[in-house]
Amino acid sequence: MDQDDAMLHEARKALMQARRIVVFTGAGMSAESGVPTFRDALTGLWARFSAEALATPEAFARDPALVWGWYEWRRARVRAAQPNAGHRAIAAFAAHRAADDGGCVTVVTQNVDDLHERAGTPAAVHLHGSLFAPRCSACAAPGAFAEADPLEPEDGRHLEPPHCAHCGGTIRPGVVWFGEGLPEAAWAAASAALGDCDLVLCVGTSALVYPAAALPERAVRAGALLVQVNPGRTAFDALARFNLRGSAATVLPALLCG
Ligand code: BJW
Repeated sequence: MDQDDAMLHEARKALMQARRIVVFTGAGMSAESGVPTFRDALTGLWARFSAEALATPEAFARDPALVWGWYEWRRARVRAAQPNAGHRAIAAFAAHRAADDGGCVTVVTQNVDDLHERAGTPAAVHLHGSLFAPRCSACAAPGAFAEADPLEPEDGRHLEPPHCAHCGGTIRPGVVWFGEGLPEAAWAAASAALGDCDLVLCVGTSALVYPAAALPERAVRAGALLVQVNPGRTAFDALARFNLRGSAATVLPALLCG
């Protein structure tokens, strides 16, 4: 058994012994489904686009059509994507645990896609909102969008956002931008799950964005064991008992279903 296999084996043992597990995911989780990450060199969204111009409330106030068009392109990309073997392994593992009364598995994601749900995880907690839940920027009523055009041009276009059926306000993407608070219910659910878990499995996050990244940190301080799946180095490396260097779609099936 080489060093990587030995670490996978030990991590599996830790997972089998844990009763309350949180799977905490980031953009790398969906990378092999063809959804770009944010900070990977060359392929990450922030390598090609400006976060200041597209992912802040000020950007939306300045140029709503630019921001709305970009998010419609992102939404169309996600709609065309399929869950990967990693998403499916997480859903199967949680279902198996629940059926065997082996303890609970909560999925907390920073992702704004719906790939965990489409893989069979019924109630993932979305800390940074969803591409599929637009709302009115004035009264917060749920908004609608036109069905995404499968030919939505690469990298987005200027597209006027729709208006609220209740108050006429401008509909905005239902995601959390820089400088905005996280959705209260999601934050409460994630804080509770991570505040009371034995093991946190972090997958595909650089762990640079707060307050989300503080949750696994707090869990470790309270005694939880952290297992990380990521091909690269991250801010969680020093906290992790096991750093499994590989991709989500490769490592998770071996870790959770092997
Ligand atoms: C693979 C892989 C494969 C690749 N398999 N892995 C404390 C210190 C410093 C700053 C702050 C602080 N507290 C708050 C801040 C400010 C800011 C922040 O954190 N900035 C830092 C960047 C410095 N935070 C905020 O502004 C937050 N709000 C806030 O604090 O409000 C205060 C407030 C309170 C109350 C009232 C009002 C205000 C909000 C943060 C919102 C983040 N939003 C985004 C965009 C969402 C919408 C959209 O999609 O456009 O969320 S930014 C982006 O980053 C997105 C992600 O969810 C988030 C995290 O990124 P993630 O998922 O980790 O992706 P990457 O790309 O960074 O990493 C990918 C990883 O995958 C890499 O490690 C790869 O190696 C790996 N990988 N292929 C497995 N196949």
